[in-house]
Amino acid sequence: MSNESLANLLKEERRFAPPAELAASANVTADAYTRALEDRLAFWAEQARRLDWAVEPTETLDWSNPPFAKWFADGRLNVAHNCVDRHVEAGHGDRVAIHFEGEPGDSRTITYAQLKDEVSKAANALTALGVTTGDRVAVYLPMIPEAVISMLACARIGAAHSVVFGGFSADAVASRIADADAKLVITADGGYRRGKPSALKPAIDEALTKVDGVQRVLVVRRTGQQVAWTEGRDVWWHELVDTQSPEHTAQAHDAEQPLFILYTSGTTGKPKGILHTSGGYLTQTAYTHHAVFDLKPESDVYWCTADIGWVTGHSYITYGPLANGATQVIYEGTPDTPHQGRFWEIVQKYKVTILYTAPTAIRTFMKWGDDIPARFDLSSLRILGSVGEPINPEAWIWYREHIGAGKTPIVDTWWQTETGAMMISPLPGVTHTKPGSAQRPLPGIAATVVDDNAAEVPDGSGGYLVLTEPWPSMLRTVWGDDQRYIDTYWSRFEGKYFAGDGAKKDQDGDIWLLGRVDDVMLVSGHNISTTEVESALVGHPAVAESAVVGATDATTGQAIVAFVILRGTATPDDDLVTDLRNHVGKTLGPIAKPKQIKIVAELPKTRSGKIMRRLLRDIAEGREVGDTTTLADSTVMNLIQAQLPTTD
Ligand code: 6R9
Repeated sequence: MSNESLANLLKEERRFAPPAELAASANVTADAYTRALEDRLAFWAEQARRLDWAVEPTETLDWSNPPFAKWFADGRLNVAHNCVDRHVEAGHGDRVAIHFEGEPGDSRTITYAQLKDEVSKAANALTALGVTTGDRVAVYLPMIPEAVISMLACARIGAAHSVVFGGFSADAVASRIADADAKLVITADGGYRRGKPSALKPAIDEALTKVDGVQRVLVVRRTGQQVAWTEGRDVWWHELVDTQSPEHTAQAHDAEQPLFILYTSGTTGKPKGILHTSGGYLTQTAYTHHAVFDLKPESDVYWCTADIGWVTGHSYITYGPLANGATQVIYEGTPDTPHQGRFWEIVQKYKVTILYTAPTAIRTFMKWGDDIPARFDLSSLRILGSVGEPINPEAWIWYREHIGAGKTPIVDTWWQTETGAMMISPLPGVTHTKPGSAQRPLPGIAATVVDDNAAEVPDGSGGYLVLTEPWPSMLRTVWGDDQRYIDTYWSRFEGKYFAGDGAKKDQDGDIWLLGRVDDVMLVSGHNISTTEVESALVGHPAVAESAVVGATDATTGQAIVAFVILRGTATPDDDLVTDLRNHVGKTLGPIAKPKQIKIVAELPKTRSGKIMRRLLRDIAEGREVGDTTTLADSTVMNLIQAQLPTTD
C-alpha cells in the first residue's frame, strides 16, 4: 500500500471544544496522558487498584514469552464480586443496576442488592448442573437481564462463557459450541424482535443434534411460546435458578483465569474464538468506561444499545459499567418497534445521560428524519458515544446536533473484540473533537500507523494501524490455536499487533480509521479507502447510507462500485446518479468517482451493524453470493439482487 495515496483525501476542519463545565469536573484530565507516558506499567498498576483483589498483584506485566501476555499474574480476584457484591458492601445495594425495557413495553428494575441475589442463585444453579471452574458455558439469549446474570454467574464460579448472537443459525451455534467444547447451554424459549416473539430454543435443539458434550440446557421463559423438551437434558430457569439460595461465596480466581471466549467471523476461514481473561480485562474495561464516558455512578444513567452477543455488550454492558457501579438501561428490541422514536422515548423515560451506539444506527435515524428525535426530551444527555465502524462526519454532526442539542461531546471509540476494551478515543473533558476521527490512543495505550515496511508514517500520511505495546485487556490467544493467534495478529509486523484496519494520521497526528485493510480498493494504482468514498456519498443530501466495494476491472485493476440507500425524498434517476458521481469527484478527487452506483433499499449487515462488503463484492463481480450465516437478516441479499438490473 503506498502511503501517499491511502486516500488522504478527505478534508474536515471542524473542531469542538469540551463543554467548560464537563472539563472542570471530568474524571480524567490531560495529566493522565503524561503519567501513562512516563511509566505505562505503573499507570496500569494504578488502574488495577480500582478493583477489589483477594490477593493484590505485585507483578504488572509478564511479557517474557511474547505475544503471550500475562497481566497482574500473581493477583487473585473474583470478577462477579467486583461487578456486584462490592457495591452492595459499600452501601449501594439500593442503587439501580439495570432498568430493563422489554420490546413489548414490560419493564423491570434490578438494584445491585437484587442483582447480587440473582447472580448468586444462578451460580448455585450452575454448580448444581455440574459446571465447575475451567468449564465453558454457551449463552444464547435475547437482550434480557438473564443474559447479564448468566455471564456474571459463570464469572463467579470461574467458568468461561461463550455468548452467541441470538440471531445466528443452528449451524453457526453448533460450530461455536463444538469449538469451545461447552458443557452447558443457557437459552430462552424466545425473545421479542420487531413486535413478535422470535424463537431461540429450536436452534439449540437442532445444534445439539450436531455436537456432543452438552449435558444440560437451561431455558429462560421469556415469550411463553411452545418449546420442544428433552427430558433429563432441559431444565427451566424459573424452576431451577429461582429456587436456589441467594447465598453464594465468591471464590477468588487467578487474574489470568479465562473469563470468556467470543467468536469473530473474520473474512475467511472458521470463526476465531477470541480468549479474554479476568484481571487485566476488568481493569481496562472499568478504566475506559470511567474515563471515556466520565461516569459519575451516583447520578448518571448509562445506556449502551449493543447486543450482548457483540463484544461491546460484554465490555460496556456487563463488565465495565457494573465494575463501576453504574445505573444502566438494557433494551431488548429493535429501534423501530413499535415506532421510530422508541430509542428517544427510552432516553426520555429513564433520563439517560450517556448514550453509546453505532454509526449504522445513527445513519438509520438520519434517514427516518430529524423530526422524530425532536418530539422527545433528550436534555438529560451529556455524552454520546460511537463504536463499530468509522463514523462519517455527516453522521457525527447529525448525532451532535439532533441528539446532543449541539453541545454534547461525541466520543468515537475505536477498538475490537481482540482488544477487549477501547483503545483510541477522545476524552470528553479534554479532547477538542474532530468529526470522523477517533483521534488519540487512550492513556496507557500505544498505537500508531505504519507503512508496508513497518516504519511509522509521518503526520499527514496513511498506512496500517498497529498497537506497539501490550495492553491489559488484550486477547490472550485464539482458543485452541496459538499459531493462528501469532499468524493473524503478530506476524505482519515484527513485535507489533496488526489490527487489520487502514488508518491515517492527520497534520496534528490524530488518527482517522479507514476501514478494514481487506476492503481497501486499488484503482489505477491508487489505494482508496471504502470509508472515505462512503463518507463523501453520505455527505450528499440525497444519500442516507452507502457501501462501497472494489470490483475487478480490466482497465483500472479495480473499479469503485457504490451501493446507495437514498433518503425518503430523493428520486432515483440517472441525473441523480450523475450528480452523486460528480459529488464524490468534487469531494475526494476524480480518481475516487464510482464507476457504478447502484440504488438499493437495504445493505447487508451483521448483527452488530457492520456492512458485509464481501457479499456486495460478490454481486459487483457477478458471482454467486457467499456465506450469509452471520447476517442480521438473511433475506437482504435476495432483496438487493431482485432490485438490481442484471446489466448496468
Ligand atoms: C468494538 C468492535 C472491530 C472492527 C475494527 C474496525 C471497526 C470499531 C470503530 C471501528 C472505525 C471506530 N471499528 N470501532 N472503525 N472507528 N470507532 O466493533 O469490535 O466487532 O470486533 O469489530 O470494527 O474495523 O477493526 P469488533
